Amino acid sequence: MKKSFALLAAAAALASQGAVALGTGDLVFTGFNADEDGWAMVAFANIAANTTVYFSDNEWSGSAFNTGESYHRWVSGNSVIAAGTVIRFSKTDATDLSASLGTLARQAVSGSSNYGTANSNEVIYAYLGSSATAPTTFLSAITNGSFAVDGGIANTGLTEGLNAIRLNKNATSTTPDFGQYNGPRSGQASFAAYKALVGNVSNWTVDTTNGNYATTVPNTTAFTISAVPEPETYALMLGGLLTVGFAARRRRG
Ligand SMILES: [Ca+2]
Ligand SMILES: [Ca+2]
Ligand SMILES: [Ca+2]
Ligand SMILES: [Ca+2]
Repeated sequence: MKKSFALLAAAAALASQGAVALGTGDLVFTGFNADEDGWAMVAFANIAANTTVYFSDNEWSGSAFNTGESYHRWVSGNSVIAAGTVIRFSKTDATDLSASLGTLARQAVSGSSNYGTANSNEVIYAYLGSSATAPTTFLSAITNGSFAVDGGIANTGLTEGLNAIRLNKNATSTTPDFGQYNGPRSGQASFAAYKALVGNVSNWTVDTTNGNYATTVPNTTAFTISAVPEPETYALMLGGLLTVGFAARRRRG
């Protein structure tokens, strides 16, 4: 019993530190805004302190990014960011770019100063990497064009309709400027259960009119999970009840 308590405590400590590195689909787009040149993302796992995530709107060939567009680098900050948190990344083409948590900065790579998110035929990738140009784990991608033409997802581990989101899939607009996940943010039993919901563009509001979204603020409401006790919790509760019952019997005896 003591040993299992120690293991549980160690697991809880690791979880609270967010010690596990992000995996594919653990940080996913919930908003895209080509007019503001910004986006929003939800964490489906705790983000460890000082995690670095890169972004690029260069096109991925299947083995490398091409040139001519931008890279950004985000560092999550000194605290763990809890699963369910939505983070906004703003004005990525401007000098006063920012993130609602952590620090967002441009990465000058191969001299490109084309930092803008285009109103058509754009893909944005989010990934872990040893540098901006050397991805190790792709987290998510989003496009207002297509992954077939405007930047591929071959060899990224990403799946269209799950963690690679194509805003024009339902052809509401062939080149939407803006899209935002509009589905549930509460009621699921696990964060993993939200992944298919966010990945399904039927749950998104997508621009149909080439409107002006330059000052549109994304929804940053956190995702929450309903409290379902883990099996270990039931075991602890049962153990507690038995102990109380046993003590009561002893007192009666
Ligand atoms: Ca591009
Ligand atoms: Ca671009
Ligand atoms: Ca733009
Ligand atoms: Ca527009």
